[in-house]
Amino acid sequence: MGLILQKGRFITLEGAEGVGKSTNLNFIAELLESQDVPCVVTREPGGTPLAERIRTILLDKAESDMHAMTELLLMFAARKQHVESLIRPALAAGKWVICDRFTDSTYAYQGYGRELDLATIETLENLCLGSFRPDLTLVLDLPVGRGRDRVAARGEKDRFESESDKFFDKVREGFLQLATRHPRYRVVDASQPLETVQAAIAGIIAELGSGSHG
Ligand code: Z5A
Repeated sequence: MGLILQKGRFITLEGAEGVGKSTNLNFIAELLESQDVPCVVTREPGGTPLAERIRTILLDKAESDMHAMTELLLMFAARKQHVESLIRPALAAGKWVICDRFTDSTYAYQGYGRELDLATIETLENLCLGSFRPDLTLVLDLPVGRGRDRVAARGEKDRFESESDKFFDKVREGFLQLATRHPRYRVVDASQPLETVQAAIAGIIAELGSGSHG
């Protein structure tokens, strides 16, 4: 694949529920490890002990009256801790970081889904992260019903999973809108068989490694 080994890269996976983020996160990690590329796998909200505690609050169905702005601020509180204590140090050590969700989920869920002002989210993003952004964002796209069907067999739903199809339609549309903003986004049709999805992802990762990715 000809990966440039010296420089860490930050890859995020995005999309609504059940699109295959976790499955493909593991696929990318195995792909990189098979080429001796050091990598760290992580997720949001979460990724550090403090951020995981915030995640527990965010996903707790008992917190049904959480204000949308409280939710937004907790997402960024968890993210700041995650970026400073895990993501930046790993990248500085030359590792590739593969993260299940990042700020694009905040735009999609709290912005497009909860209808909070996108400019407010951008202000918080700049405040918390400065100019720090992923090198590559894979947006896995799938009709909402199909994603929900894929995860239907799981146990009790968390606070986000309990949202309506209408909410998730807005989230999906949000991700597709975001993907038009910058060449770092690549949309992958997640309705295809897993092998086809993973062949597409492997091609995109190879481009990133060779430095030809936008
Ligand atoms: N959230 C937010 O609101 N704002 C933010 O800023 C952030 C997050 C960062 C965290 O959930 C919640 O936080 C999230 C948004 C909110 N809530 N929702 N919804 P999460 O990310 O931990 O949970 P999730 O999105 O619901 O993940 P998931 O349900 O685990 O889905 P997934 O990781 O994308 O899917 P998967 O587990 O890899 O695959 C699901 C199944 O489909 C599994 O059986 C696979 O084997 C199968 N699969 C995968 N790909 C295929 C293909 N191509 N064909 C057939 N079957 C497949």
